[in-house]
Amino acid sequence: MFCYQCQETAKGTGCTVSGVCGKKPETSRWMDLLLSVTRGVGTIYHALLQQGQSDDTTVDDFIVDALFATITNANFDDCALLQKVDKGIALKKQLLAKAAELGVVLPNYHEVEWGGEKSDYEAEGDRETVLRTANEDIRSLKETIMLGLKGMAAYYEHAARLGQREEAIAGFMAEALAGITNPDATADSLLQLLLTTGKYGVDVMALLDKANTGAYGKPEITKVNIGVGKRPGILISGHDLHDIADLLEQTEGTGIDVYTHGEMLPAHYYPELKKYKHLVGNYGNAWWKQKEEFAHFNGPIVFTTNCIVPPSPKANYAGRVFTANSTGFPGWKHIATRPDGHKDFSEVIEMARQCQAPEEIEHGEIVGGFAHDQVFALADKIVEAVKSGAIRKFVVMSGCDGRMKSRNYYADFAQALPKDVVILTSGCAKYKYNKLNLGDINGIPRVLDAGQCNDSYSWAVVALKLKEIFGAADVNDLPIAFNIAWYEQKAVIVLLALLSLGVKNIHIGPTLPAFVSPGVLKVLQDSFGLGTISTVDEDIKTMINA
Ligand code: FSO
Ligand code: SF4
Repeated sequence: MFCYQCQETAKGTGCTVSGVCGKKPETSRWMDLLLSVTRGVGTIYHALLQQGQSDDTTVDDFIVDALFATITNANFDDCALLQKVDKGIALKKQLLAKAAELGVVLPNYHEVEWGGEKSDYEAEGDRETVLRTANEDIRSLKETIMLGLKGMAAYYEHAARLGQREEAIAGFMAEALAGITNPDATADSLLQLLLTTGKYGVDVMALLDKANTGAYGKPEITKVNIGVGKRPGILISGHDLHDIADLLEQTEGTGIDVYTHGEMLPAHYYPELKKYKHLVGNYGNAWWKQKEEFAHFNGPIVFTTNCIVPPSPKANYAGRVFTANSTGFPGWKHIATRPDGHKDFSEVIEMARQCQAPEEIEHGEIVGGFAHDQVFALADKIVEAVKSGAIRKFVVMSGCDGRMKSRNYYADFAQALPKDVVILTSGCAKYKYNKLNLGDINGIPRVLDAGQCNDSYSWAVVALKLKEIFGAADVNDLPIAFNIAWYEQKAVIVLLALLSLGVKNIHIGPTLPAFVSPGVLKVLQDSFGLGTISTVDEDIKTMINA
C-alpha cells in the first residue's frame, strides 16, 4: 500500500505497511481500485458532457460516493468498497455503450480501457496506486487535485441530500478526473486545474451553505450544554444535518435524548434543529478522542460521515455503532438511505431504550453559531471595535484536530494570543481552544465558531465583507492572519478555496502535506506565500505582531 493523503501519514511521508488511521493494506488496495474505476467513469462521463449530453445524477452520485468513501477514516469495510467498485464498472460499461452509440471518441487512457474483470481486481488495485505516476511533481499535482475533489465530493453529497445540486460542480468533478487521468498532462495544465479546483471548492461550500441554511435556518449564537441528562441517549457524529434532522424527528416524544459528537456540534446552532428540546447537548470532543469518550456514553452511536477510529478489540461500544452514507466499518450495522432520501432510525432508537443514560464526562456550556449572517448582525459592533483598536487582529484558525502531540501548539497559540486578538474558527480544530474561556472583547467572544469545516466559507464571506466595509483594495490588507490546522481531505478543498479567493500567507500545520512535493511547494510559496508553523512565540511575532 501507499497512502499519504492525511496529516498523520507515517513518518510524514506515507503509510506503506498499514495506515496510522487503521487502514489495512487490503482496504487500501480496494480504495486504489475504486479510485481507478472512478477516474475511468469520470473521463468517459466528461467526454459525453462535452458532446452535449445532459448531467446524469446517477453518475454524479456514484462519483461523489466513491470519492467520499476513500476520505481518511470514512470507510474501512472492504465488502462495501468492492460493491462500489462493481457498481462503478457496471456504470462505466453503460457510459462506454452510450459513447459508442453517439460516436464519441474517447481518450485511450488505461482507466478508460481497463475491462473490469473480477479476476483482475487485485492486480488493478496494485497497479493503480498513487505511485503509478513516476514524476514527483506531476504526481503531487494530480494527487492534490484528487484530494481536493474528495473534499468537494463530501460537501456536494450533503448539499445533494438536501436537494441542492449544481451541474457545473458535478461536471467539473468529471473534468478534473479526466484531467488527472491523462498520462500526458503537463505541470502547467495541472497547476491550472488545481487552482480551478479551488474555485469550485468555493462554489461547493456556498452550495452547502445554501442547502443547510435553506433547510434549517441561519445559524444563531447558541449556548451548547456539554453535560448530560438523565435519559438514555443517542450520539450522532459527522457532518450530515439531514441525518440528524431525521433522527431528531423520529426520537421526539420517545423519552430518548440526542447528543452530538465532534463535527456535529454545529447542528445546535440551526433554528430548525435546536428547536427540539431533546437535542440535549454535545458529548465529548473531536473525532480522535472517540475511543475513550464512546466508552462512557452507554447508548448507540451513529456515524453520518468520516472520522471513524477503529475500536479496540475490547471496546464496550462495538455492538452499538451504526454507520450511514459513504461510511462503513466491518461488523457495524449500516443504515441505508431510503428511496425518499430519509433514514429509518428505528433500530437505533430501539437499542437506545435498552441503554443507560450517558455518563457525564464534562460539565458546562460552550458558545457557537457565528456563521456569516450572525457575524454581519454584529458587524457594527465588530467594526467599531476594530476602529477603536479594541480588536487589533483576527486570526482564522479553522481546520481539523488530530491525535499528534504537536497539535498542542494550537491550544498554546490560542492561549498566548494577545487579548485584543479574536479567533475565527470552524471545523473540529476548535476543540483545542473552545473550552479555554478566552473571554470577550466588548461582548464579542474571543473565539467565534462558525460551524463545521465547510463553514470556513463563512470566514471567506466575512473577509470579503470587511474588505468592503474598510474599503481595502485587497483582502490581504485586512488585519486577518490565517493559521490553519489540517488533517484530512476536506481541509484540502478548504485550503484550495482560500487560495482561489486570493488569500495569501496562509500557515498550515502542524506539518506540511506529504503529497505536496518540494517543486509544487515552491510554486505555492512563491505565488501564495504558503507556509507552515514554527514556535508559538515566533508565530505570534510574525502572524500577529508584524
Ligand atoms: Fe475533517 Fe477536519 Fe470536518 Fe474535522 S476536515 S477533520 S472531523 O475538521 O471536521 O471533516
Ligand atoms: Fe496513512 Fe492517513 Fe492514508 Fe490512513 S489516510 S493510510 S493514516 S496517510
